[in-house]
Amino acid sequence: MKHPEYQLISHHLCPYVQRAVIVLQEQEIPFKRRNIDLANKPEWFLKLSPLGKVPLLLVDDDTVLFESAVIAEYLNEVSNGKMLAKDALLKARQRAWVEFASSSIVNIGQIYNAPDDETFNAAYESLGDKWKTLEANLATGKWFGGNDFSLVDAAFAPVFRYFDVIEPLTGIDFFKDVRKVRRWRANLATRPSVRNAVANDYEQRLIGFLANRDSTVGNLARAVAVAA
Ligand SMILES: N[C@@H](CCC(=O)N[C@@H](CS)C(=O)NCC(=O)O)C(=O)O
Repeated sequence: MKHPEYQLISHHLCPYVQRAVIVLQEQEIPFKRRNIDLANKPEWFLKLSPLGKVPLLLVDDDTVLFESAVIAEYLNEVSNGKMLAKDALLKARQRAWVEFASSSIVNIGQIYNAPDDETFNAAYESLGDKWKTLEANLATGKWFGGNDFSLVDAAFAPVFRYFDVIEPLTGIDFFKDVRKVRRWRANLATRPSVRNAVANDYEQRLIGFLANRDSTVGNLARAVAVAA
């Protein structure tokens, strides 16, 4: 299939960027990735990005797409379409679970920004409630909906990846009560498109990012960063 030239404006850690990268790789679509510093956004980026956020997908250097869920759907649609159901109702449900993944990312931010135990515990509870909802809605099979890897899987893989760093830092098992979600997370971690959505230094970079937070998780990350 002949595709336009795609450039994905990205950031090393961004979970929304990872969604798009996973879809590009699943669909074997050639693209270039350009990471930017979000703490010091380039002028050209601010001109292109309506919300000042990554990811952006530049299509043939002249059209800009923003919003990861939209980018992911577009990429799926211009390839074989296999990552979303054909049936309107099933597809609507998949879109809703992609949105659920985005709201889980908000909870994760609350966890790593929590300044004290009370705030941390409240965020931990909220995220735990999300995991229980997922547990109740996971199909039988390797992926969220069963045997087909979908945009829902692409949206959750970057969510779970945070815990590869946050669990060792805090010593907390965030998935202890959700056996099926735990298995799904492990399956996602083996998928080549998921593994290759970040660079080898992802974990180091995430520790560095967390170490800049004035929070409980930030304190733990600083201790690790200093020891390294
Ligand atoms: N709803 C957006 C969220 C994207 C987003 O929040 N990106 C973050 C990085 S992970 C960003 O660019 N933040 C920069 C800022 O808010 O200034 C999407 O799905 O694409």
